[in-house]
Amino acid sequence: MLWVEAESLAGQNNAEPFTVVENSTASNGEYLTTPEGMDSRTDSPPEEGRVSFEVELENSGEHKIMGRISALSGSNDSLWIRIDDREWQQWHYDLDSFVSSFGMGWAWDNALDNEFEAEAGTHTFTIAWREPQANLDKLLITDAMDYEPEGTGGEENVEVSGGGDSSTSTGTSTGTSTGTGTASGE
Ligand SMILES: [Ca+2]
Ligand SMILES: [Ca+2]
Repeated sequence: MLWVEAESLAGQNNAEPFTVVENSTASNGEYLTTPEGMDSRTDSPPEEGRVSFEVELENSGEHKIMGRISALSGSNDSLWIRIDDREWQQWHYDLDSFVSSFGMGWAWDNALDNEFEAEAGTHTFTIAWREPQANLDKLLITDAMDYEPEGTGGEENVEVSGGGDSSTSTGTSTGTSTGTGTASGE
């Protein structure tokens, strides 16, 4: 099982406007989100506001990717996600009920509607923001299709590049760098 703290991705070049928020109910005490009032409900993912990580899959075959998520409403509950250079997909959080305040109502949700097929080896996952305040705490990639994580899940075991500075400050950087970060998983 491969576990990634979403906030570990926040230091990457194209991460903004993704920001990190501290919250005691989040795994590792932090989660990734985008600011209120922003909107990226377009037909394709924005160029800015992308984070990525690499994992090493042990086996070929069916896998799933899940996220520990929370959302205030149906207007705050979607991201974009892509595996390698496959088609971008919209990830609409599947929540039984939306929470009324931050820090409540975390749930584990399948990031793709169905399982995905992948060969053993290195694969890159890229996540882009779509709706504001779509909170993402942690990610799981596994081929244990029946496994349902509980609570905050397992310890982060994927090494993420650009993740050393998971600062809560958004700063005023206006960098124009392109490309996505990479990382070596285990
Ligand atoms: Ca929505
Ligand atoms: Ca977290």
